[in-house]
Amino acid sequence: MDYHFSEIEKKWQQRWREDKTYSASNDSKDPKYYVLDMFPYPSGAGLHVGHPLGYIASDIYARFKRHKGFNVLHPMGYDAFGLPAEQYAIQTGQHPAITTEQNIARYREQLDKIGFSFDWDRQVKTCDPEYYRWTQWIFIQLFDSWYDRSQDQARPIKDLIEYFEKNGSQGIRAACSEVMDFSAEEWNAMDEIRQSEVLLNYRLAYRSESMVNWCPELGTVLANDEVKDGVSERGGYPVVQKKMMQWSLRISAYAQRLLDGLERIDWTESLKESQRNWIGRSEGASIHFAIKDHDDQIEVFSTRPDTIFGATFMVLAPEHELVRAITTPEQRDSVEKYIDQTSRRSERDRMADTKTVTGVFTGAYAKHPFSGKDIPIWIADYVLAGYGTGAVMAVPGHDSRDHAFAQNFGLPIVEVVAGGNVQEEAFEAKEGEMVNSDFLNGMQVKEAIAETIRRMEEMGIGTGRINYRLRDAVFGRQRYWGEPIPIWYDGKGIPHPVKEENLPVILPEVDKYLPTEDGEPPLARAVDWNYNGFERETTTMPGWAGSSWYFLRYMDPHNEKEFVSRKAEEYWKNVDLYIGGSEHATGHLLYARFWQKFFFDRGWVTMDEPFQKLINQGMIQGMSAFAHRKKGSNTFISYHLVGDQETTPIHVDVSMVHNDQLDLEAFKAWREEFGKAEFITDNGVVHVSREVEKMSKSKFNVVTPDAVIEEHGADALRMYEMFLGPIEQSKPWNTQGLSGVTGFLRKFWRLSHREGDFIVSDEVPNEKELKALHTCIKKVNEDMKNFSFNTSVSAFMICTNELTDLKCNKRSIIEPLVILLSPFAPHMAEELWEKLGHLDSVTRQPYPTHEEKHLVESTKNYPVSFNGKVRFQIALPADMGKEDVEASVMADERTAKYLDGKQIRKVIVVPGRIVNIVIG
Ligand code: ANZ
Repeated sequence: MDYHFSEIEKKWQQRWREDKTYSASNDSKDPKYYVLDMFPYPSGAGLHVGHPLGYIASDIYARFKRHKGFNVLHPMGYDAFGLPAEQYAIQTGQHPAITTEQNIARYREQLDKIGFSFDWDRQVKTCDPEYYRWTQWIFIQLFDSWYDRSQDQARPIKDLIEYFEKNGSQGIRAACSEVMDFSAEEWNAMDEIRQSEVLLNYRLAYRSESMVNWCPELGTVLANDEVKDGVSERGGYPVVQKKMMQWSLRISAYAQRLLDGLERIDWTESLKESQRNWIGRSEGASIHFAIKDHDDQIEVFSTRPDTIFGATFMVLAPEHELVRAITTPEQRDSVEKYIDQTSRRSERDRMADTKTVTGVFTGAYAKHPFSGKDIPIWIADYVLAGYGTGAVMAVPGHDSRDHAFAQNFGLPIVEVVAGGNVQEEAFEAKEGEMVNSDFLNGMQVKEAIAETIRRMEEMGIGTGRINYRLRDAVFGRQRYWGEPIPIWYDGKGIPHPVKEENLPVILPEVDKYLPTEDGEPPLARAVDWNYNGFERETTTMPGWAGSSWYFLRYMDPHNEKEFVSRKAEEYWKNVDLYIGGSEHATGHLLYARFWQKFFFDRGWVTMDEPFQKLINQGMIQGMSAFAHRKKGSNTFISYHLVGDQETTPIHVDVSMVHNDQLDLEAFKAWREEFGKAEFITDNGVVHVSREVEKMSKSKFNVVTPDAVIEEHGADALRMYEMFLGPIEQSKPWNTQGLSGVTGFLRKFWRLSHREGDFIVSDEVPNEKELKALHTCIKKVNEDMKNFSFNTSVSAFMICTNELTDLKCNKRSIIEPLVILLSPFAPHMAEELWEKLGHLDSVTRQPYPTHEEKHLVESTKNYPVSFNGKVRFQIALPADMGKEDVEASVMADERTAKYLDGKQIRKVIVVPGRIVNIVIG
């Protein structure tokens, strides 16, 4: 019987499903291991061969861990809310739930064919009301919590209310949007509306008026990580800044813990670095400057308080709240004009633009806190409203942006750190000796920073401060296809959370998936959709809400009472291995860590980091094919004949190309315009040119796993995806390369088959066979530690070739090899395991480990020479001593033959190498 992958694979996939082979138990005495894939967004295009790369790697590892005796949790689900389904709904009127279900069905079908060991009973879909009731519940918990900086953890909001009732805001150290100062009496005297406003200033889920990234085309706001280079990440539509009432999550409260946690997890340095940069910790000082003839003060954040004597002017962000108050009448017009002008630029553009220097003088002056000198106050758009305090003390001698500004507007430049030529350019080094700086003169920068802070604290005009670039995450979306935010508003407009027993707040039906006439989000279209007659919140949650906690739900997916039970969480704890794309570095991976820390604070989970080890798989790129059309004609020239003729390369579908040759009939039938095409062939053949590009429909270079499986089988697809190269690397797909692994699989099958029949022998294996087996066992086990699956595939190939040469079909060699191969090619392994006479699945058989003794080459072939001429070889134990070697050679009958009665003069033995007999 030959290797019929298609029947074999179907048979085992069905068996696994029926037997629930990969079901993970929540009541196991075995050690746990949790292997997670980033769950997919089910898009209409289905999976191409790039998508399963990470899933295959994680599946191999999950299977390996089962062989190692672990109770493995390896689940899969769908990140099912999101923009594409909604955009499609707007175009077609089709409810996004329907398209999403269709896409999920297609994904499932495709995933099933690959033979993954997922525990499908634990599947989650973020758009399922039974799932999102808990996403809504979590939102309510965030709303009902505040962050206590003294204890460095989130606490119930009722604790804060009790505190306010007794003490007001005195002595409270809380994460908040704005520092507040009120007494207990003042708190108790506030009306309900005011108290609600004050509490929003502390809640971890809060509503406030803030500048947001507004995307008019998508009709929604976007979080910072959803905007790339001034356009939306999805769709590439322009994004502008707009002030709006918005729900946000106070992730900034967790900035330091998000940094600290990175030290305890096994992620790549580059991934950690992008989170560190996103969080952007800066150490410096907050300094208060008095304003001349004004009661207000300007607070600045500076990383270089040591340079304070070089501060020759101040700059406020145009949006700074004091601008209008301090601007003198003479300057009013130009200031207003400038404010209007900057409102049209996004924060990102302002940060990215280092060339244009613009700004306007307000007419007001600040007082230098040490020298008492007047320093002019300007506004300029290089100072951002949302960072630090939105104001800087400008030190043109030592900051290049301030330098450019001073040069442009003729403001004084003073050197305060020696070492450069500050009139020419800013000297930005963070070391050197202080000059022109009164009490700091002669100190080094580091000392001077500490001394300035000490003095300012003494005078009560400033303090040391740590600043983070991380902004709170805007959480409301003016879109339909997401979780409704579970909030209702009472008659006074005060927001309240929906009661737990009224969850989930089901996404209501609407007539159109578009905003209302007056610009309200689509949910405002819902008829009779209210909360006991009260108005409901109509924004929905962003795409990342459901994915911020799904890994916990897999632990206990059917729990109707809690989002995850304490018992399940205590057993599974956290994800041991997480595999997914690096594009989630500053989105999903940061949000999920934030939520986990929040759950930890509130005592619902025992681990404060969710993902212990993380691997980013590379991308599989497409190998595009181009036919070359002669300029201005409908004639196609075989690529080899193009030479220096001018041609237009045209993408052709890769399914019409075999060995770089275009299937002309298929090509003509592809599009009407090509029906009448003419061809200049190379011996009847039209070659295409190839180029590596992103795999995408628009480039006609998509290869689906289904097509590969149909032709070569799932085991071949699995092994080939791994064989392409190291998992973290991006690499092009090349269908032709598949023949290597398909050849290997057939060869492996044939080891135990003779003329179609399954035949293994019970003979004792010889050393060579044992060596081939144990070399492979050793390599594969080492590779598992390093997730180096491509080299394991090579090791299997070498071993199989060697055993084929040795004609080995011995059970004691084949059996361990089958187990060893099973994580990679599970269908074939199960089939052979069954043929070997086993009734249970190969899944939990102990993984083979190597024995060193089989690896050492135990015999050595000595060439035996007579007067320097090699006459024969003799196999002797490699560790045999000199005398024994000599004795064995002498005892060999061939020696007698070559001596031919002659006298031996000398016998030279080089142990492990040669034997030379000198005669004559
Ligand atoms: C005086 C100074 C002197 C500064 C010097 C730098 C060098 P990072 O490291 O990014 O935190 N800054 C503060 N708030 C700002 C804002 N809203 N928009 C633009 N710039 C702002 O940088 C902090 C430094 O960036 C601060 O330190 C401040 O300039 C500026 F030789 O203050 B510095």
